[in-house]
Amino acid sequence: MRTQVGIIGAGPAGLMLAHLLQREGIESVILEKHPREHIERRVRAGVLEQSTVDLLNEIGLGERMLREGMLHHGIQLSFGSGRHHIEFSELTGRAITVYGQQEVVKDLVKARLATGGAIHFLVEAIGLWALDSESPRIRFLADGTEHELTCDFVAGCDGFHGVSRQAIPNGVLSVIEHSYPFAWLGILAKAPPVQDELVYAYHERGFALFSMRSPEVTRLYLQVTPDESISSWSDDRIWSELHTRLDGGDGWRINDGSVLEKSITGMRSFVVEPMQYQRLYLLGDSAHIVPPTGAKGLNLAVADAFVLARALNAHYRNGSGTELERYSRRCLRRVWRAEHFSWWMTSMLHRFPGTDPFRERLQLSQLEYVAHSPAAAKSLAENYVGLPLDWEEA
Ligand code: FAS
Ligand code: PHB
Repeated sequence: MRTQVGIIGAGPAGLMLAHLLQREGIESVILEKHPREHIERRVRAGVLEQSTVDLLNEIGLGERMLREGMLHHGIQLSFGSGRHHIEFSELTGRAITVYGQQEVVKDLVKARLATGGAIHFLVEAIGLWALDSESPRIRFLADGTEHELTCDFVAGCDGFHGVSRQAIPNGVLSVIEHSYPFAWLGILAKAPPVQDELVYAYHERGFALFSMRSPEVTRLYLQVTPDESISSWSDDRIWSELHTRLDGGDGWRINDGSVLEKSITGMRSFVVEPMQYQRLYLLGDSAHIVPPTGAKGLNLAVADAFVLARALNAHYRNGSGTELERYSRRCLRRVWRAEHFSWWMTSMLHRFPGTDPFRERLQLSQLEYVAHSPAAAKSLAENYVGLPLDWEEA
């Protein structure tokens, strides 16, 4: 098999890259180890930045998102004295759209198949070769036998546990990471969202987040210890903790209902530098991980795909390699802005193990400041709605 761009992984990064390349007449092949049903059912992120929404609309994939997605003009912070609205649209002129990652994946897969783009499911990449040549190769398993895909470039869109980052020799990458002493227990519930704005709650028992997926489905998260097992969390225990941390003294109360899905996600900040090695380019979670408090993971993956597609287009159209050389530097500026914001939101809103009156008063002071200072609120808002995709380097 031969193609121009070999893409490992059919998550948001790989699927968006393939679609953007196809619009420029650049051929690619996606190799995905799971079946289509699996990747379209995987419950993960839920918040699309303005730039992600604009890009989906621009490439003709926004119709269902505009119909089913929920446009939000701000969020709420819940702490001490109650819930405080943080305005986005008036402060930044931009907003967010709540639309599940699995819905974005479904829309991208449908578009890929409709245009006859190659996407091979149940195919696992097992190694990369000749990255220093003009014809790098991806070795993969299909139906138990080994095959090879020869290409001009390889896009490692295979997530944190993929093979592409591992193909880079020791000593080339710098790995910068930070761990957090907590994790998130997330549920999807058949319960109508009590309101149409997300609530991030700082509570003495721990962080909680009220989000949603549709007028019938609520998405909720609880801070738990990092080694927590989902089996020790009955639905009743989850609802009890969510009500304790989220319900307001003013009678405001989340709706509960049947739990459709529950899982625990660890939290880490992780970045590899650079995000490229010879003819291999790393995108999305294969290169960086953020704690989900800033709702950045999916949006960073899309932004990487936008940058690489534009660089590959410059290469194929006029033979210019400049943008390809700058890929990593260009992506990392946005990645580190998102890493900082995600760390800042996480540090402000989560309870850390043990009692630390100093930290807790700093957290409350920061929350009060963001809730009452337009300048502080605008800083949160512009990071949350996301920077423009062409955010130029300073
Ligand atoms: P993905 O992990 O989505 O996709 C990688 C793809 O590569 C997968 O389909 C995988 O099957 C495939 N693959 C891996 N190895 C392969 C191989 N060897 N051969 C072929 N295919 C291979 N972000 C948020 O913003 N908010 C959230 O609430 C949130 N919750 C999350 C919960 C969980 C459990 C996880 C794991 C992540 C969560 N994230 C969240 C982050 C998430 O949305 C990611 O940022 C996003 O999926 C990144 O997209 P990709 O980089 O495309 O990677
Ligand atoms: C979600 O709806 O899944 C969601 C929303 C905001 C976050 C993380 C996850 O910060």
